[in-house]
Amino acid sequence: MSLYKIIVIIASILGMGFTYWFFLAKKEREVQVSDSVDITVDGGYSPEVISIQKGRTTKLNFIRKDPTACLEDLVLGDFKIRKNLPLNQKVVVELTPQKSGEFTYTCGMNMYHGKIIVK
Ligand SMILES: [Cu+2]
Repeated sequence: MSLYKIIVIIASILGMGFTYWFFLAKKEREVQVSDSVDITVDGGYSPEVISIQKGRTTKLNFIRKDPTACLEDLVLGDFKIRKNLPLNQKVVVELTPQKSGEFTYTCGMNMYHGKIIVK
């Protein structure tokens, strides 16, 4: 076996390993929520990706700490919810999703994104 072939094999193994790690690591950032979760709004949403249960009421407590007007509004388009987030005040959004899937929420200008995974 030539050295070139060995290098190609090693590189492809590393490539697969990286892909595997990348998707696993990405998955880990999803926060599983059962009853309620505090989401900090500060230059984006944290946690950004949450998973909630279908048919169960979950409270999302949004607390905006970022004074930029950009994040003032919260839009959960799939749930037909639009809320104004006053600075440093908790705004509770209650969701009882009937469908599973992935839903996004954004700021009023569609610049910042968060994801809700319904299982
Ligand atoms: Cu915005």
